[in-house]
Amino acid sequence: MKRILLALTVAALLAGWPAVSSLADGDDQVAISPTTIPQFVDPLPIPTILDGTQGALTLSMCEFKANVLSTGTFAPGVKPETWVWGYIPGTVCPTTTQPTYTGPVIIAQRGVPLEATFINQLGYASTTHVLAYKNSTDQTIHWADPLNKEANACSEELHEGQPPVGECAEHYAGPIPAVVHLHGGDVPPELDGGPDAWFTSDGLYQGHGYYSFPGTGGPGSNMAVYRYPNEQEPAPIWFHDHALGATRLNVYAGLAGGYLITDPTDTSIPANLPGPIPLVIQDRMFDKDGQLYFPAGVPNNPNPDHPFWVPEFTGDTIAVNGHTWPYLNVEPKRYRFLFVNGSNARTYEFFLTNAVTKAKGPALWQIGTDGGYLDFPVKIDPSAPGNQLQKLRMMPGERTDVIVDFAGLAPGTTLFLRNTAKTPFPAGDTVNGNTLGRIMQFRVVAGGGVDTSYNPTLGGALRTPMVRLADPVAGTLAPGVVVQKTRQLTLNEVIENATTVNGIDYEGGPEEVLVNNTLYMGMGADGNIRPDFTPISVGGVTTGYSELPQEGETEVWEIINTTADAHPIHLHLVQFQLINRQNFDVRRFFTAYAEAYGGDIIDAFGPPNDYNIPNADGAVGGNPAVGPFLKGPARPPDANEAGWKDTVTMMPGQVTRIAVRWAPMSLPAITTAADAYYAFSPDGGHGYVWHCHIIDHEDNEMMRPTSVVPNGTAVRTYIKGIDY
Ligand SMILES: [Cu+2]
Repeated sequence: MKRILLALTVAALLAGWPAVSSLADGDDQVAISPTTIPQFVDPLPIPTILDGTQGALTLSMCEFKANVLSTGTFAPGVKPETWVWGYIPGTVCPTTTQPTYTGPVIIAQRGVPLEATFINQLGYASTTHVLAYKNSTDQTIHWADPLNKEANACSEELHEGQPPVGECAEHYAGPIPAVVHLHGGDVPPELDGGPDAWFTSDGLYQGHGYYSFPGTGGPGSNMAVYRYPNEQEPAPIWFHDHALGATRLNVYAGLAGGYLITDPTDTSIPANLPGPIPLVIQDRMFDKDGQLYFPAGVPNNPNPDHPFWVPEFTGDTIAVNGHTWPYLNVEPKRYRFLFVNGSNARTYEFFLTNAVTKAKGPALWQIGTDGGYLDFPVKIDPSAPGNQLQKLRMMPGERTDVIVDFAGLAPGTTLFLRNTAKTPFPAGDTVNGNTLGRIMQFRVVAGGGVDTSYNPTLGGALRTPMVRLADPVAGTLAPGVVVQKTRQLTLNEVIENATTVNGIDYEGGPEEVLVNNTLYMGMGADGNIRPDFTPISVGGVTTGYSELPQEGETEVWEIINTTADAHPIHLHLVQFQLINRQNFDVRRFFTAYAEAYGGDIIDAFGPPNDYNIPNADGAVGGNPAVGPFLKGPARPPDANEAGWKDTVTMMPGQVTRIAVRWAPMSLPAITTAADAYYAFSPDGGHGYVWHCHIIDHEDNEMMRPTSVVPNGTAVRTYIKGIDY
């Protein structure tokens, strides 16, 4: 296999990636222009809120129709109906049109476990009405693959550089695989809902990492029962599909909901925070029949190897809570919004402006990150001068908890939530201010009265100060933090050159995207698991692990982004803290990197050196030390990133350093590794994963497993097989 890894200078050409919306599609779906979709004609749908403190609940993954497109898109006064997938409370899928696919939002409570039953009722790919799924599955990428096509005839290796033939060139037609991952959740590995834990709608196929609580589910079942411990600090986490190699389509079809962990017993959290309103922001495309459209197939796929995989899906239409360009009436008072970037690949930079005067503001006051409340509110002020925070940047997978004060705005005032982020981020195309540059509208109406809610301008504490693994002002580790291991790991894009096969022009581009240049299964170039990796077998499938952290230990991960784009890197199980970011000389590092492989054409998978032998920087990971190639000072995190994070933006040409402690957030930073452990055992099963949350990347190899070595001195609250 000839594989060419390209440094930033060459890969930067990819920033000129064509807008997929301008290209035709091979499956009879014809995209509509976003300019034909009326904006701000329908109110923001509010997802169903579920009480997660009642011990148990059941959600079915269902296919149904929802009012996604704006009223009047196709005919005056007519609400279009779009086939979608979503999580529906109970065991019965709806037969009537729903207001949204987004949700539900589960309000869980710290210390109150919740048994969640998930039933896959999505049916078959051959008969689904969700054309974005039906027309876009790719049997040549490493994916859930219930019928073992990729594992056999359709493997990329068998048609390298050539388009696949026969059924491998067709879309998948079998029972739909799906699995629910609790993103940001401190959960045992068995019920993490990872990529190999999928199960099909007919119950006949299950991934090798499938799990259901003992006595439930199992072979022949289309359900899984997970008992979430909810031990972690209050946080705006969420749940979404995570089926291997199909997540981009399952989430696109609608499988995402919110999971807010609260803690009424924590009196340090202001009791008068406004009630949260979720804002799940996703870009989408639609066809002339109002159905979800996911461009796949020639000529949108750049390479013949993967006929239907698009390197980064970015849509031309904005949906919030599952509805295109909605509005929300607000009284002149404070509101709290839980922002979720639920998009496949699009980055946003949010700020508010007056729709008429164009004046910027009011400010967004961020009070929480992925993993919980900040210590104090952080003002993100679009009218701030200089290099202060002016916009709220969010990459896919990130959440922010935000207060906006509409006080002082006259009834009748309208505001836009705007977006200026280029795509691919940060150096791609500018967004159209009339479509992707507008997210939703806020309309100020009469009301308000005396506002007794928490006022962020007074700067009151939001919590007992969080445990600090990193010093967010100095951009260093926090005092007293002992690091047991440092890893240096790369982000890589594997590029194919432009080619013509069977008279079809392929423009070339990413063939796959990798973390630490390593395939998900941990194979080297010879197709065997690398000797420096640890083989672990689960359900008869052996995977090569390289990240095997010891529970309780603190690690520094230095992620070296050699690609042209930013990637939101997400670790399962842990919330971590951003230490700093630092530029490095990509060209010179890449020269050293290529030399470590023995040349500039790299015919290898995995890092160039033995993973476990520390490099000159004292870091494991198998890469040349990046230290000699660092440029300029390390920059501390922005104030609104200086909290617990599970997904962090890693910019091109930078090393991003994070402090990862494999233990609960609440333990003091000086806790010795021997005394740090979870209430449950993090050992076992298929472990966890870490990956890019650009879902198109995650779906094509930009993901690696982690297996946590349990702390042998731990005294657990939860017992495997009894509690989970
Ligand atoms: Cu990525």
